[in-house]
Amino acid sequence: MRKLLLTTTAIAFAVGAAAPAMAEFNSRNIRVSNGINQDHPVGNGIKAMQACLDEKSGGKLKLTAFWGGALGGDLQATQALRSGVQEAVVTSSSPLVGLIPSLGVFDLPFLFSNAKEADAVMDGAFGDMMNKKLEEQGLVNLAYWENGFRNLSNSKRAVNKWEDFSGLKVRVMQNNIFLDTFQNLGANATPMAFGEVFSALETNAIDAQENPYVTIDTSKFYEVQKYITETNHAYTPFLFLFSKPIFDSYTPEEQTALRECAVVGRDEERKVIRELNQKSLEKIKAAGLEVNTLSADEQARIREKSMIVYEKHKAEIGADVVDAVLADLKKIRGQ
Ligand code: KDG
Repeated sequence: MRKLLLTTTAIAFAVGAAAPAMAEFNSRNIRVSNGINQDHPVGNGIKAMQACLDEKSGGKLKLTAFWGGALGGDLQATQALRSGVQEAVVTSSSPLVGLIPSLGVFDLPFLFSNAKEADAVMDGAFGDMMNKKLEEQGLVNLAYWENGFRNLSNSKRAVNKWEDFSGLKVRVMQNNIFLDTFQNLGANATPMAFGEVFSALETNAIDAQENPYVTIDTSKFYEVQKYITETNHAYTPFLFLFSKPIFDSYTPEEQTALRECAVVGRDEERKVIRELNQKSLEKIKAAGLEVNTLSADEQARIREKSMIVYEKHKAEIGADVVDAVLADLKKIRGQ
């Protein structure tokens, strides 16, 4: 009898101990806005993140993704996060420099030489430092996902050297550093929101745009372009941003699950995008675009001439921020 009582008490205690843990998760519908389309690897990342959230929250935390700018552009969505009317957005950091000038550090031309360097910087102390600046503006960055190395496409001519940029009407993100980088190359740079790029290319309102191959593929820019040049002139990250006012109203368990699962999603997204990069290029080639690469000399020349952009924007980004990233890169490169 005593044994039975003890066993029953033990079971009751175990159930009682488990119950509050699950109760820390409430049913949440988390809207995630995206400018890119669902077949972009961000779609794979969100799937992996959801599977992780299902497991941790017993199905209570649900992501609902909106694609192709259905909830508005990056800036509009980000403002909705700050005022607490939307939960999340996956956005390039570049359109947010008006809000957080130091984010411009990621737009500096030729900052990263490869994805390994970018990962080390974003996932390390430097990434954390930038996350603090985002928090001050009402934005919680759950993780850095990959947008990628950017390349130039256009409808006018093969671009093989510095002089070929001359006069090309290139859409750039709404960001002064990109504007200056392309003006400095001699192009006629035009800032424009992502959602307007396809039709502006289609109607020849602009000649050119620059994005990673995977975006040129999944957003179908290749359908309205004739030439592409592998410039790798910048690496832009995606930020998985969450509304700080909403995040702060969640339980600690929900917050931890979101942070941990965004990292699971990040790893999947980075894996898929890196596999897809070459396949997207093949698809673009197969669609009939002429693909050009810059010679090593020309690449070095363009890089060299672009360094003026660092000097011009250092004060506005914050000299401490620019120096910190360059010091970090030196360490990573073993210099
Ligand atoms: O919403 C989509 C954008 O965040 C992303 O693709 C941004 O690289 C970008 C661009 O060119 O606007």
